Amino acid sequence: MNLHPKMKSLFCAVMVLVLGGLSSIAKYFQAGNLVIGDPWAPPGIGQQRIGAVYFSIRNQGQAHERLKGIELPDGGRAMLHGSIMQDGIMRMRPLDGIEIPAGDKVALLPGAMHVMLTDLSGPLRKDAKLRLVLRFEQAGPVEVQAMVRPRPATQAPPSHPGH
Ligand SMILES: [Cu+2]
Repeated sequence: MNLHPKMKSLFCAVMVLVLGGLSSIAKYFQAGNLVIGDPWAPPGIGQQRIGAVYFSIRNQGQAHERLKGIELPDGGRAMLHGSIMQDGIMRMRPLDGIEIPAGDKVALLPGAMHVMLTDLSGPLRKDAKLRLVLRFEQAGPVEVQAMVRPRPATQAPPSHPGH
């Protein structure tokens, strides 16, 4: 097929989603040389309209990639955040981008790098799906869906209030 590269990314993401829907395994979204693994978000607390999203990014290509930013097509604001230890307290700071070296994998995890959500239209409810558009320097926009599901018991508690 002779599809525009961006259309191709979208097509792959849709195919993975369709195939992923047939089983209960974690979802992966493929766009060119990038594999976005298992995007998820913990449910919101009370009526809070903020949250966080976590996933992994594997760069199977030969070129350096960079995640420049995230958009929420259904409303709200998304920012890339890092977590740093400062005077014994975990604090978050905005990140300009996330680097994914060729052949490498990065993970966004509770207590580490994450996507911070604010101004959502409502609290994130368990089993809902959240659409995100990841903007990459090389691959362009890649749409993924995050599952809203409880934080695994083995993972670190929230690094700061609200996530
Ligand atoms: Cu944050």
